[in-house]
Amino acid sequence: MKLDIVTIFPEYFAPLDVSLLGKARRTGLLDVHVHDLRQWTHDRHRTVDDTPYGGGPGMVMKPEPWGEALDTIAPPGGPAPRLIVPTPSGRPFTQAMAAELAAEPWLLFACGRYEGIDSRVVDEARTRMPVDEVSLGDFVLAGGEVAVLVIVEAVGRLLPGVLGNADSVADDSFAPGAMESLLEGPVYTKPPVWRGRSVPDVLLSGHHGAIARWRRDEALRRTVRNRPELAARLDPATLDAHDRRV
Ligand code: 6GU
Repeated sequence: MKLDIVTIFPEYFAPLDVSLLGKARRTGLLDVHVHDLRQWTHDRHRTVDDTPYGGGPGMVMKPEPWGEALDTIAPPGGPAPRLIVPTPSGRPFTQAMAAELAAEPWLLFACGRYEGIDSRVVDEARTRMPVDEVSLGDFVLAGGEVAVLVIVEAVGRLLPGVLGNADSVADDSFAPGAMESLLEGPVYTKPPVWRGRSVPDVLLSGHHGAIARWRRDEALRRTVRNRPELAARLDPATLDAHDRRV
């Protein structure tokens, strides 16, 4: 998968050299290019922002550098990437969207700062590529960079060959399937007793059916406590189907 990222802070993306995604890059599964938006400015101060029409606080990113950036990275008439624009005004980012993006060959991320990018940039881009304005949740970040790191990690770990164990994806909280709207329950490893706290007996029982039911119950308990709105949507038949599967 090819990823292009346009930002005024390329240093933000150093973490993409580390861990799972770093390895995916080194093995060629991920082809990441980070671009400094200021290379598409032409004035002495390399200006990327200006005051908003209509007044109001803050600054807006100028359309010209963005237009040149998108034209250079994805020339009109050629193959088109899917353009992802992180913004608190976007559609909520979900695991389903991560899975959808993981199936794309080429993603282009446009990191806005300040009060956002002049809207004509996205309007024009939509005439020649699919565009998603995406939000991570109901809070405001200072810019799109950290959001792009989040999205790239969520998408990257779904690419075939990036995770060691494909099963760990299937069991994720929010993974599609029978456990779709259950959070993952608690996990344990050795030693069996630590600071006087024992691992639940059932996990040492070797009884796979009992272990699966216990995990399901714990997942349900955690979902009710932490995400009551998810628990309210659970379908009892789906939960029973999960019990029969194990
Ligand atoms: Cl995607 N961007 C910014 N700047 N703030 C956010 C966000 C994105 N999602 C939640 N807050």
